[in-house]
Amino acid sequence: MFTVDDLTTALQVTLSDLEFNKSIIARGVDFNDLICAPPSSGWFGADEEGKRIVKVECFSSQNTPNFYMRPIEGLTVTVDVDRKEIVKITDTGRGIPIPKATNTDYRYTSSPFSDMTPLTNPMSMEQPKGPSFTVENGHIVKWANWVFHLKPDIRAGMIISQAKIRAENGEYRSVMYKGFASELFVPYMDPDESWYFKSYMDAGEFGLGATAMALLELNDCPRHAYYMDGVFASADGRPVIQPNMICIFERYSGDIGWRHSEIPVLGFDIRESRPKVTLVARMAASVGNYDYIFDWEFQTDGLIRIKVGLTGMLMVKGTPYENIYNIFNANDMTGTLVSENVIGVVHDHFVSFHLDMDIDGANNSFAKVNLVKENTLPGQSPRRSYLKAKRKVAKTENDAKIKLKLYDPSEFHVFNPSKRSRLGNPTGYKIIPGGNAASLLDLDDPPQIRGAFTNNQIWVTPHNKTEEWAGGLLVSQSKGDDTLAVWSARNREIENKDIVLWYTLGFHHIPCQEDFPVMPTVSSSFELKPVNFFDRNPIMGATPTFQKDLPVCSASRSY
Ligand SMILES: [Cu+2]
Repeated sequence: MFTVDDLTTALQVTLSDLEFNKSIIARGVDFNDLICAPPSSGWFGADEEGKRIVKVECFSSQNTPNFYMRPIEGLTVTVDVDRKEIVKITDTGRGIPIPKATNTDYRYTSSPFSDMTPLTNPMSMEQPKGPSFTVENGHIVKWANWVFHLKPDIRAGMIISQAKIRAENGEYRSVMYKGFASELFVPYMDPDESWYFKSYMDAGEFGLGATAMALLELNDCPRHAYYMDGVFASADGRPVIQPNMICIFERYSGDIGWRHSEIPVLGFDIRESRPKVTLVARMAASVGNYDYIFDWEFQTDGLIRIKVGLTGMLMVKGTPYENIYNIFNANDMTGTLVSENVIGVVHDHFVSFHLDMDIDGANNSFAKVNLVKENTLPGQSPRRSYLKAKRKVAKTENDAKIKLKLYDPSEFHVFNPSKRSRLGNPTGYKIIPGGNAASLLDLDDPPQIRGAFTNNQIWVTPHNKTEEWAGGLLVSQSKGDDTLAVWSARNREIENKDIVLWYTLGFHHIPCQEDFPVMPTVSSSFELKPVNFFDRNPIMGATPTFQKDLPVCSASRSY
């Protein structure tokens, strides 16, 4: 990781360089409007050996706080922060205008829409008796049938540990020892001199906790939320506080936990329904231009949903083109024209989650339950084909390297081989992928070597306390020799051991005009869901909500 001092050095060296200053003046940028930022440099071979390299690129903040939309294109300064000297200046974009500030300011107070009637009336969730969770000793969250430890972390952002759920007999059963976002890899898809190196490892290089700003009450988190501060060590060892970094709240979004109504003609008059209420632990990292919202959502039926939302600003590229009709070379377009002179460059986001599952104890196994098409014998049945679930327990790491396939589907179970349900099924949890994306880069492309944890969507490794960070412990300028892919190449045994499940959640992002000047949130998630862990539906005994339970409120206008 680079320290603030390193980054300050890189900026000072850049700003005191004559050639750099000449270029800024030539582009007509007032130095008071100049904002320079240090994107990480990645690793691209022997030239960088032995140097601590920071790249510096700059923007104009003239007439806008959204300087990300006003890049000074093609000007990249490579600084050796140890020698405090410039290694290289690339200045190829003199003919590219700095995009205008028009319509880039996203602040409510300066928005032309701020005096308009809102689209919806203000709303919040009623909790007449207050929230039903407690936070003990600042970290132990107790809610409904769950208990877990929640800790802010400078690198991972949030760490959930010792997650346990109460069984029918009142005993708390272990589900997960520790779960957190292990790395966040963001490769951009542009081979230009000023862009090729943009392949961020945001957790290891910048820190998801270090970049998590205070959450905004009533907007980032609802009323009745509990806020937790992060307390971290700064580069010089002094404590720093990230106030209101995590929020915890109950969510009732109008969804149904379970229901059934019976057709009256059968003589029944049954309408049973239970509302779904969940508990969310949330944080948002603002890693430079991009904002990542991390939610861990717990359900009373035992399900845990882990969701990542992407919002904030695009990383954009300046271009001479103002509309697509005057593009004369389509090869110049490494993305979509999202505003005049602004290209939203195509890129990916991959978040690797480290999930140390401890289902009813530390020693677990991993099984792939493959759905296979079977064909009937001639004359056996009017049906020609049907599906059968075939279970295969992974012996070694190679058996559990999973690439998701729609036409060869499987369930993925982590289970305790020595703990059985009443009926003899092994107790387990399955990981349920949601929307996802795989990396399509060449395996030997330098960014892909560093982000090799994206080579599979699921991995299982034996627990090893040095294997926490999927892109490696030290990722700045790393060569990719300490990644999940490297550890897992040993093909160790994973059956009936303390195992770690790794899941990579990916997004391909082809920007569009709606992403300008600030992106509406796009989310994807995956779930950890009990499978034969409980003997029956664990929320069958949930109580319905009655009118008498709620405060009598009347809306100030009728419908
Ligand atoms: Cu994106």
